[in-house]
Amino acid sequence: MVARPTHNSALRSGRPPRAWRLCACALATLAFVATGCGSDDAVNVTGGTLRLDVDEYRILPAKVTVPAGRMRILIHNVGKLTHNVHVEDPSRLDDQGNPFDLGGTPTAHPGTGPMTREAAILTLAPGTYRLVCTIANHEVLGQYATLEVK
Ligand SMILES: [Cu+2]
Repeated sequence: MVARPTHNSALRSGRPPRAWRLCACALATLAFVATGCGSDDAVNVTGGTLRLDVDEYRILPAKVTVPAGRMRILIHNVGKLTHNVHVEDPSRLDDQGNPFDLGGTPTAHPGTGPMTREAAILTLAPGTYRLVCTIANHEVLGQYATLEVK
């Protein structure tokens, strides 16, 4: 009788089955990719347009560096709810003690078509700003990003 390698014989040999090893390798690759993409490295944007994707509940990229001056902020809603992006200056407060809102895009709607993309034009001095979605409690749910102007 010829002994055929089986799932059980692989376990008895002390080596994990091939499928498990492949799975572990895939997980390690995924972990590497996830940490690579989620790092704190800011995305540098040159030129006059900052393009952002919005969904539930994120503004991506989450950290962006742009040159000072006139900037067009263009958002694309790739989510399922409505979103916008406003620029807040945390170093200044409004009448109610909230970070000063410098303005932002109109509401971008979900789905397909031009209503999923909205733009705002702002002139920004060097500093650190916060990008937020001002709809409902989206900011509290994590829909914010950091904008570094240099
Ligand atoms: Cu939102």
